[in-house]
Amino acid sequence: KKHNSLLLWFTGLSGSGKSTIANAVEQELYKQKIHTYTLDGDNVRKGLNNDLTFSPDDRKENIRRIAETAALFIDAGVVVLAAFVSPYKKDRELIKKTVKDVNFVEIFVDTPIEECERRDVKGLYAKARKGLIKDFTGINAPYEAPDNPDVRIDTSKEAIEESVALIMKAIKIKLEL
Ligand code: GGZ
Repeated sequence: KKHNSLLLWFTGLSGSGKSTIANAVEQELYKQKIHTYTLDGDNVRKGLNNDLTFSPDDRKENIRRIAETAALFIDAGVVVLAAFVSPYKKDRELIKKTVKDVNFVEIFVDTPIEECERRDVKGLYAKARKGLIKDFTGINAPYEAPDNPDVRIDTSKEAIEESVALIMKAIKIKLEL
């Protein structure tokens, strides 16, 4: 199990397509009979981390707990996909330290904010623009882009299948080790 322990970490703005791509990659891995689990805002912020806000300190704690949770799943032999805004470089650095010898793959879902805001699936950008949400990433809170992601994706330019193919190519060797 150690040999293909893998953490796929998706970082990017709200509405950039992180969860959508993570889910599509998960389907691909399932076809190859690889056991996976996806952690995202929907299953983590509503439960384990429902005491946390979006302040810088709480985001840090959010990511810390997620990294520890990912480490447990990885211990159990599961390939983990994690899709979180994770806007702070320092917090993302900590993930790698937490999962130590695991293959950590950083996937930057680099969809431009204009496109994320145009989609505004949950109406959060509109609210943030009106000043109804404080600390909203990209509007009134920072997003620190990765300098050297393992994979960079732009869902405003590529179809989901293309993004999935890029990721599969990047992890193929790591999975077969
Ligand atoms: C950013 C927020 C905020 C604020 C609520 N800033 O599109 P979504 O809805 O589903 O993804 C966003 C999600 C971000 O939670 P994360 O746990 O991924 O954030 S972090 O890693 O920074 O801790 C968005 C929603 O929660 N949301 N308020 N202020 N996103």
